[in-house]
Amino acid sequence: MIQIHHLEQSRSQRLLWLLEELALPYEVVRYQRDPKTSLAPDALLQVHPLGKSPVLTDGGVTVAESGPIVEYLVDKAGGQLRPGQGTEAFAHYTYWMHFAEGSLMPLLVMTWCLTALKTHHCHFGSSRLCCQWRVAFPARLNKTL
Ligand SMILES: N[C@@H](CCC(=O)N[C@@H](CS)C(=O)NCC(=O)O)C(=O)O
Repeated sequence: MIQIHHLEQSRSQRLLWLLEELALPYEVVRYQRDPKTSLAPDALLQVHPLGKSPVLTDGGVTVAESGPIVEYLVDKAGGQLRPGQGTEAFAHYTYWMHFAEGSLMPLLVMTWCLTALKTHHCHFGSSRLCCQWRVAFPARLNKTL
């Protein structure tokens, strides 16, 4: 059974939407953000090395990153909603798939950070966010490379 590890108010929402569009059976494992820092709870570290959502598990398969999860689900639904390869529609599909995390989200996150800085609610120095960039992310890269 497909399980979506879903953090409230997160990118994970679009996967729930996609699952409904594809009419695939799934379960939602819910996680709440910390009310003060907005960070995900430590429980997410059990399924993602950086403690991020969304994560999909399906039997022995675990997929992180919303883009690859979209591709996994579309494959699972027999290619539904994906235009034929080599078509103009497929080029647009690929463009928007990568635009979301490649261009749009960095801009939104930067705007969110600058707003947080301005309103003195920024937690850059705090535990996990800081640790991700200094420790967890390089460690993960080393392991993969
Ligand atoms: N590029 C990743 C980004 C994952 C990500 O940053 N998720 C955010 C929610 S939208 C998160 O888990 N934040 C909680 C935290 O960092 O503690 C993706 O597309 O899935």
